[in-house]
Amino acid sequence: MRTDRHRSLSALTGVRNLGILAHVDAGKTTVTERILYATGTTYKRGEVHNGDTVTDFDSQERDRGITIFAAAVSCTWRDHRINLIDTPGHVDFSAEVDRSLRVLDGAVVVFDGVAGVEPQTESVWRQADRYGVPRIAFVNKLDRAGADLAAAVAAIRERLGVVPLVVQVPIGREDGFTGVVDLVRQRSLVWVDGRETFAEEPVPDDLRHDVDRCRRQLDEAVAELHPAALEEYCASGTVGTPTLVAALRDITRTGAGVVVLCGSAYRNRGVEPLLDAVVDYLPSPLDVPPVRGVADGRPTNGVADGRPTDGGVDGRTDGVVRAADPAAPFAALVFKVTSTASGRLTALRVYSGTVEKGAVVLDTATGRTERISRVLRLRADQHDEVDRAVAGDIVAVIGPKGSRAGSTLCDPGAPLVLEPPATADPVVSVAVEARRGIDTDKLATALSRLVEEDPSLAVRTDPETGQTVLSGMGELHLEVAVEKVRRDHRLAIAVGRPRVAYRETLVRGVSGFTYRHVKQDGGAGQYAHVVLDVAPVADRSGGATTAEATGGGDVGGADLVFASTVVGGRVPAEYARAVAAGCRDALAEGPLGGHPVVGVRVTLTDGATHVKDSSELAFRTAGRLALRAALAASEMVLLEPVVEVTVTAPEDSVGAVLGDVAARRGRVTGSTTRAGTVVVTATVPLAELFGYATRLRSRTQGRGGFTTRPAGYAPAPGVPAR
Ligand SMILES: Nc1nc2c(ncn2[C@@H]2O[C@H](COP(=O)(O)OP(=O)(O)OP(=O)(O)O)[C@@H](O)[C@H]2O)c(=O)[nH]1
Ligand SMILES: [Mg+2]
Repeated sequence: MRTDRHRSLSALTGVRNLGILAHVDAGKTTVTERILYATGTTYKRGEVHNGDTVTDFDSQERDRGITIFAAAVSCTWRDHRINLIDTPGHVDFSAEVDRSLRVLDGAVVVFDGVAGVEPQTESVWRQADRYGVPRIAFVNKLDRAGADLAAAVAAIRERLGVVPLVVQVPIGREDGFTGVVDLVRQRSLVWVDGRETFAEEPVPDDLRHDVDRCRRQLDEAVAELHPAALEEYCASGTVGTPTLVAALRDITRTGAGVVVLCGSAYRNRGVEPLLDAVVDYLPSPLDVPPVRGVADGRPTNGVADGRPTDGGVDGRTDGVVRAADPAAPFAALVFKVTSTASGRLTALRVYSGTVEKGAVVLDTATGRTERISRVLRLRADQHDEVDRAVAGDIVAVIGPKGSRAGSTLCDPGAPLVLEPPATADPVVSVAVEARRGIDTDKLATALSRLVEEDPSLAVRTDPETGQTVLSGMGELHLEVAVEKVRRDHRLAIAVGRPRVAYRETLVRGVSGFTYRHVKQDGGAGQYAHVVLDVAPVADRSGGATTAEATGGGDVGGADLVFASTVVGGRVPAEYARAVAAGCRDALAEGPLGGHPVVGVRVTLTDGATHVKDSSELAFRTAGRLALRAALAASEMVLLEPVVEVTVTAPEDSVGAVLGDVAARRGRVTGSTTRAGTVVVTATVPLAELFGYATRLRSRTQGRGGFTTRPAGYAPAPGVPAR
């Protein structure tokens, strides 16, 4: 038993849970495809433009040529099992990236060798920082005209603020790029078209000088970041290969520097050394800190609140650490749920213990027990059945009916809640309707299933119009969602114009606002008296999404900052908490147009209770009605979502592009020109960007493109409240 346990623990050192991250089109799916080929998982190299890659298997991904859904695949390299998630690069699907990052131990960030550090790459880099996921960098597309490794490396240093540790020197440029010199092991790897893998050769003479210089730079940079390497460097003037490899591994794990490799996925160059680097430098599940959760397994109710806490870990102190030990009680985090022909597939990361076919587990988000009928090793849309999965592994299970992304599945005898991935509020919505009346129920079912699979979507009924409204992260996100319902359920659907989600906030508040909630009409009465100061929370509109502004934690919490300064026990603490809960209720609908209210600071300064008639319920009601009235008496402003837009267009169309940005209420923040291409950055209200893709294409004869990044909310002058 002991040896078994020892064996299964040591097997974990051979696992890599890896994400592939980058800006749209950098080549993530192509890199993934080549990894699957190099590892012998597939026998044919698929291409995104042919619609035959393993991870872009959805029909819309194939039609659109982009990744929409994160897809997990497993492969083996040098006796290591690599569970790999190919993520989407388009900003509308960044929630998929969040969900993936939450369960990964490491990532390869892919850079376009021509474009360098693109906006969405910067965003996913920051996302990975938040989740503490160690990375290595792969500068791709070195075969393309204009590709420049040195420029990409400089951009990594400047824009990402990390020390790049370049471990390869490219052989040849652009079309003549044939291989790399491995600086660590001092060898050349050359790929010849038509051959399966590289040929290993001595370092070419004409590169000798460059290679020596680059290795010296690498040694120096590593010595600066790593004590053992420094010691060796000081003693001998170089860092030996074993020390260098060990130091690069340590540096990768702490994030002090990033190992940079290069290649061309499309031309099959550089993928095998990338896999070596994944094995050598990225952490195994045993190298990352053990997962933390809270022991309380049941959904708890907040202050007289009635809503589950969504498994949130905030504010609770009963933290539990679970080691990545197959013999420990089982705990796993669900990061994705998909409906497939073979059933509802629940993808999860096992953090501790073992899950076996036939096991009964507890879902702490729903409080229900679920039976695991099958355990599957993931391979995009094809899966191999296995008997069990142990701590550290990423697999899918069939059986759970109610689990969603963010649910914890665990041993019913040792309940645990793991922190779910951060969520962001949807910013765009459309009204949807079945074209045929008889399909209405079918549409409702299809939409609720869609939301189950993608928690960044939401469905609600507009109380005024009775319409069904679907909300999501962007125009493309909604377009893809509606199209999925059309295709999967063969439904004819009418879709309204996209609308952005407004918010309301305070410009000037009120102080000493008194509210008395009294109901004394026989029986148990209600009495609560509160005095509130209501003020804006400073600087809500600056540069971050709600999720970013709060570090991905309790999003609702940042919208309301509540404090009580009541003295002398005039309002006891439990009633003050009830007032806070009531205030939060009031934020659901603001006075301007019924939009959610953000950025409110409420101070409970005074109040009074009644011996018999005061209760938490009475104070919660008072809190809600008081803040609602106080907001109506305050000076409010409507906020709209704004995004940072990066437009790339031919230089001769710059006038048209700038004019168009101005017409869309955009504010230009920068403009640079390189090799006949102008890159304009601007902050633009999201509402003005609907249809921009088509417009830009026509203004630039199809040569322009743009990407966006959420930039928070800004006041919306002249926009009707509803
Ligand atoms: N020239 C060249 N083209 C490449 C290379 N790698 C990928 N491409 C092409 O770039 C395009 C985008 O590649 P993908 O692999 O779909 O990029 P992605 O990062 O997965 O894109 P999204 O998933 O949509 O964010 C495709 O047309 C690829 O064939 C490369 O090394 N060289
Ligand atoms: Mg892709």
